[in-house]
Amino acid sequence: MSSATYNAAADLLDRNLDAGRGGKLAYHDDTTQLTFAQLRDRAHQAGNALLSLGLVPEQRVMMVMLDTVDFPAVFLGAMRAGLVPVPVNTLLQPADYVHLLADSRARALVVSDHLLPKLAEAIEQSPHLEHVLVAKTSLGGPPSEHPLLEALLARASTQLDTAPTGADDVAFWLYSSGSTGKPKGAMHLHSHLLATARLYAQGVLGLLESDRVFSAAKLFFAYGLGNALTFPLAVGATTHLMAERATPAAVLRMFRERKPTVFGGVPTLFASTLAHLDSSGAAPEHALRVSTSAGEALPKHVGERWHQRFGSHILDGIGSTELLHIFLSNRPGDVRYGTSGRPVPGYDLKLSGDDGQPVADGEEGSLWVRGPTSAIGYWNQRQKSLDTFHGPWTRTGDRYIRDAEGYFTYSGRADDMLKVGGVWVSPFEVESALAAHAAVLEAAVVGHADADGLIKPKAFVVLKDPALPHPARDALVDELKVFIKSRLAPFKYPRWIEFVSELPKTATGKIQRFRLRA
Ligand code: 3UK
Repeated sequence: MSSATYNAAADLLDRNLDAGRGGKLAYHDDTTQLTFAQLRDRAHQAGNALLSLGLVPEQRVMMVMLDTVDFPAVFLGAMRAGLVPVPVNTLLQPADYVHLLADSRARALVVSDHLLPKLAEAIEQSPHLEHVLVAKTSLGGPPSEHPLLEALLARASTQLDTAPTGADDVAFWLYSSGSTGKPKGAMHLHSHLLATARLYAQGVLGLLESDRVFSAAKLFFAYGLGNALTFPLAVGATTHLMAERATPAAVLRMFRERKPTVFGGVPTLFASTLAHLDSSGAAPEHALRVSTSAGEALPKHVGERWHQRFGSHILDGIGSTELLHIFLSNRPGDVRYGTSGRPVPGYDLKLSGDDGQPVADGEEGSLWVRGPTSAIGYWNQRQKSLDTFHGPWTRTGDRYIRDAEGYFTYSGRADDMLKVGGVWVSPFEVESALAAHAAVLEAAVVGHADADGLIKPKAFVVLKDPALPHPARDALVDELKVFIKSRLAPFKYPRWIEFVSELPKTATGKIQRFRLRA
């Protein structure tokens, strides 16, 4: 960054007006279309609305928002005003939001109407939260006493002074879950957003001003935030947003109606969309020139079948909340299905053995990354920060093998964490939830590949009553699944449950998950 002051939101908004794109369509959600000029006005109104509540720079604004045009307006408006937006997962349970509000000490919360019931408990309990704004969506929500975002926007000025931030100022946080303990807030800087656009979106993906972008991965994920906010705004492309869950039917409808040229998905969705097409027998109507996959490894056959069906490729790449976006990826004209491709130029990668020394090509090692977009640490988590961020190098927790030509193949996690549909699931959390059921003595959860080769949670359960007869056991399997779905985010439920008489353990009583995986 050349100048002493830099504000990423000002950059992302103003560059499109400076380039003469004020009248071009920037965002089109379920109900609303915004040009780049209207987006800037709306972001400025959002920034002013938040400042009018008495918020001051560096204070956090939590966003629990579905994908609508209000998301970029609030995210960018807050950042331009020097506030720190903290978008969080919309799929969590009430208790998770209690933790997130307490941990971040956010002074304000912007929540989509539809999600308000899940936030009620957290709003009531948070000692730091002073303001709640409700954003209307096409999905609707219950009546509430909190002010509507749109009412505040309507009263706010479209003139907003850019806060005198610098490239090294904290711009926003993103929460990441770990295998133990609560999610951690990764702090990102103003310089990070455009760096991901320059290195990955322009350097590798080749995103163009003429593209129409649609990301099934929602804006609250680092992956979706890059796909549907940073990247299109960096190049002046048009973005299509959808508030509802990304089912195959919904995604195919978006392909047909909005004709995106670039699509961002996760492996589970590519696989389920292919299965949906197989069963309906229909040929998909679309204009895709390229798709991206991240969140978990894309099985080789899913990429190959998609290419046959759609006539365009999926670029599998690995990114993380800590690195903000993709740092190792396949690229157009050089796709090797079954691999994560090669490093994104601008990032250095190394694979270390257990002794910390580099491993030879063809040997498995732990992946470390160095690059300009690494989070500066986790908020209020000294030990976890020290474990992950070692000077300029970041430990990913992933195991990889590099071949002699420099292509990287994923070979699993170094910890017990699972990626399910691109989203973290901690086995400990599912085990604790299972153990809360009256019939369960203890449980262990591991990843198990489904028919598409995608990992889903599988539970091994020891019953309090080892003599429980078979019909009752079958009913209990269904009951436990429902029980977990009601207590945790539903995607975390175990797809398979096996009853065992005991769990394999170490002498010190630690569950040996690796033996259950075998
Ligand atoms: C796993 C992958 C194999 C891997 C993300 C793109 O997923 C993202 O961020 P998260 O913090 O998770 C990071 C972890 O997910 N993973 C992601 N992509 C792949 N494993 N192949 C892949 N292609 O364990 C990694 O450490 O949720 C993805 C862009 C931004 C992101 N934040």
